[in-house]
Amino acid sequence: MKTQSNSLLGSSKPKILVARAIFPEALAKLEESFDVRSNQEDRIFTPEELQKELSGVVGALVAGSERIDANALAHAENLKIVANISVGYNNFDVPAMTAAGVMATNTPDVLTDTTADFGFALLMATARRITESEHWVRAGQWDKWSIVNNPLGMDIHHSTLGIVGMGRIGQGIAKRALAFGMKVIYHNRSRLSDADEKACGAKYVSKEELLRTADHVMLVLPYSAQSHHTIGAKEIALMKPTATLINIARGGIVDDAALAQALKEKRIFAAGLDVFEGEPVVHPDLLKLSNVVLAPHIASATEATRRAMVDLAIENLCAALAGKKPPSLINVEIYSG
Ligand code: 8YV
Repeated sequence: MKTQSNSLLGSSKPKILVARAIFPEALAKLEESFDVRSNQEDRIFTPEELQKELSGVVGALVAGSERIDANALAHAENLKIVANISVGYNNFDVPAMTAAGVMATNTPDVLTDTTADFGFALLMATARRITESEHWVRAGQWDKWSIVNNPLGMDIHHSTLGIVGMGRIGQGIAKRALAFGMKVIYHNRSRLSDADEKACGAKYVSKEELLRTADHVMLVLPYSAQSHHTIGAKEIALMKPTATLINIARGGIVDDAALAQALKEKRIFAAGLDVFEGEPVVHPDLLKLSNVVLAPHIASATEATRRAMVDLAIENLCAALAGKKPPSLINVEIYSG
């Protein structure tokens, strides 16, 4: 009987779910200690499938595509932890998880610099019309080159950058902006300490002042019911006609229909969007416009950072299942020590 496989005997290892494809080495490491239900084909589960997949497992690794709420947890009696491979956790209903006795964790810090780099990259691509220019070259329009007839952009150096949401990533973007000689203003739920403001060279202003005076507006705030449509038609109307709007935060923070209308009427210069309301669906009007740069939610997408995010999520999961406090536990009140 010694040679019988786990599948015949039933595995003695604890069962876990890995809801999205992860790096093969990371999966192999998990398989040493756990009986893993994996999803390497990466087809996103429907809510009904997710509910079924969570039943009988003690832990799960998920991403922003999996909504963990009371419905998902309905049959997950054994579940102790859900580890998000993401710093944002608006896919978690944290009170429902706490009520069900499930630890919630995320992946802060490991993606801060990569995401701040991307915010800056998207700002530059948007203000300097890089994707539009690339299409110009590919369409064989170079012979139309002239001093006044290239896609002419807006300057970044010595302009004013307005950052909405001044957490770790916002501060990383501010520090990058200093090297470009930019003036940095910010708006946040709470003001930074004097020392942090000094390190970022950033001045706190009201949201209205930021929208009126910034040449480039960068959104880096977390999504919640309170931050839903932080930028809608009314806010866009306050912005300069020469301004750009960059969203690397979450879909739903911007009213995409209002933004598409404003871009169509050239009421602002351009927008750069990495996140969308209802993604992966993109508002059809945005797809038709040339004054918007579109990216498929890739701000953290470098090989090193995605590996670090997966590793941290695994560390969180293993700590919880070993009875230890996970390094990035969100609902800390659940841990009794
Ligand atoms: C993730 C992100 O790639 O960390 C976040 O909050 O938005 C991205 O880094 C995405 O959420 C997938 O889980």
